[in-house]
Amino acid sequence: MDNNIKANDIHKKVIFSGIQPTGKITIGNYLGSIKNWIPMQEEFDSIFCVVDMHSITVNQIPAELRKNTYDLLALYLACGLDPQKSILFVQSHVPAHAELAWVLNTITYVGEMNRMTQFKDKSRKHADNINMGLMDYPVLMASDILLYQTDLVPVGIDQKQHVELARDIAQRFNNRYSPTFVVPECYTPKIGAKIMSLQEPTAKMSKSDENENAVVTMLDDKDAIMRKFKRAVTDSDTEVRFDVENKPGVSNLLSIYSCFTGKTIEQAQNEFSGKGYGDFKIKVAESVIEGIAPIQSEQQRIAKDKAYMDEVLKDGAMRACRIAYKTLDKVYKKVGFIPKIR
Ligand code: ATP
Ligand code: LTN
Repeated sequence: MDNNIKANDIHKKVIFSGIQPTGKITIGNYLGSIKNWIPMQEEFDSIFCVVDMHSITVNQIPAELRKNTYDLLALYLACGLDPQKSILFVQSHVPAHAELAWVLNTITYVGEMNRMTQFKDKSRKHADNINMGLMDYPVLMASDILLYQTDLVPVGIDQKQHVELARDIAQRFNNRYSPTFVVPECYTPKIGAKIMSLQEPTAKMSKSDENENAVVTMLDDKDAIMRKFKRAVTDSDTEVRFDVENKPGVSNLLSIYSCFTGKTIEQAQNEFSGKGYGDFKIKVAESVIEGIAPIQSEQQRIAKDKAYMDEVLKDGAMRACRIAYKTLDKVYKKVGFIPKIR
């Protein structure tokens, strides 16, 4: 069905992704998402969003949310997202996201929402604030994706279930009304799609982790990065070998090293064969420090230039609105809303 919609289309495929401005971005976020977006800009019509509306599904301090939003945009730019090549914008600047979400809510079932892993996790973590927004989060995410007729959604593995829901909702709408949405696909990188906690290598590295030794952020300084990797939990063995099941800690470090150096896992493994964990951890830390240093200085420079960031956001919102409202107009017509006289 998606092929029909695009049959005569000479456009490039569309990618859409986003991150919540909910605090310090981790190397997990970077490796699972932003890093992969950079080369994709050359090949795809690319749209990247700071999803501030998603972030208020857990309590935020307003002044911090404002700062985190600019900081995340500065990080996007510092990592190499280019406003000449991609549309960069803030979700709340394009009201169509909330408007489409309302319509999609009416074809989404409560049972489906109750099964969402992230909703169950976050309900456990924020037992005092299980709000409707938290439950509806995946529908707003489907709206983000479907508004832009997205073909591919580059994210970490934890978001796969949400992208699958977006596919189901798109297909359901297309079947109930008529072909309207492209049915999107999830794109996850081969290595780095799930970076694990440094302290508990069977759990995902998460920016909301309370143990700061478990998480390396994109803003950590050299010493902190070195310290955290030196303390990383491995195993009582001595062999540097990729074996997720039996050696999750070492395998996680090998993945991180591979992502930051561009070496394959095999090359990395060979490099450290016969060497102890001490050396290995230091080398991994150095690769991360070296990989993120230029991003850090660029991020700090851009974060001071609010006028430039506002310019990028204004242009991004305008371009995003143009595409989003084209889709929303179609949707409103198909569900039977009468056109507004302009
Ligand atoms: P939180 O843990 O507070 O819920 P988060 O770290 O998952 O937040 P998000 O904004 O939800 O952050 O995720 C942004 C992007 O980063 C998504 O594409 C997500 O799949 C990816 N991502 C998050 N954590 C990891 C990880 N540990 N490894 C790889 N990718 C990740
Ligand atoms: N739920 C995502 C963030 C997100 C997103 C999106 C990602 C919101 N809308 C649309 C891709 C496409 C997360 O990473 N937690």
